[in-house]
Amino acid sequence: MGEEVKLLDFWPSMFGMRVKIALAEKGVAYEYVEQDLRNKSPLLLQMNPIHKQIPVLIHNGKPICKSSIIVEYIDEFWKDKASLLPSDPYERAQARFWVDFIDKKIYPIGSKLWNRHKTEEEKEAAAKELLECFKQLQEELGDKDLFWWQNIWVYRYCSHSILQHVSCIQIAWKIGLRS
Ligand SMILES: N[C@@H](CCC(=O)N[C@@H](CS)C(=O)NCC(=O)O)C(=O)O
Repeated sequence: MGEEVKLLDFWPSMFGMRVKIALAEKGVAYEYVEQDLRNKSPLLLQMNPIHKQIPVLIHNGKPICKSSIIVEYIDEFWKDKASLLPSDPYERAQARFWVDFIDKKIYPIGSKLWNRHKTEEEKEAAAKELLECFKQLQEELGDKDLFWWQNIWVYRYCSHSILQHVSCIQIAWKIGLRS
């Protein structure tokens, strides 16, 4: 039976980007449904009534919400392609830890940079904090062969999203981030 897959997304979202990467890695065909977050569609409100956020994956009519949960769902459902997560439980835990770090630390700090209600001083402090987080991430990932993370899961799953995020920050705020 063919799978009916729809993705509710907003193109610049790093969370949506994760899901798009996972679907591409698994070769899953899907219908992309762009959302206007200022005027949320009845479909988005129906499919994600708790958070009312994108991304939402709708698989055979059933919604799956929150990007990291969606990525793991994709990995578990489309098992025939190479796994996105490491098979070793410890490495899986590490991968999840760093995803959580990005979601709970990097993203909220990064968001302050383009928040027009923040003062220049607050933005300056946020930029410093963000660079500190990138340093921590770099220390964790930097010296290691990317294949240390089996199937370069964290790299595929997070770094592309981070790079997208960083580019937005650079463009929006013109801060000079070192590679
Ligand atoms: N933790 C969620 C975050 C999703 C998220 O923040 N989505 C934003 C766009 S990037 C959104 O839908 N914002 C609209 C809103 O919160 O009203 C995930 O990983 O999916």
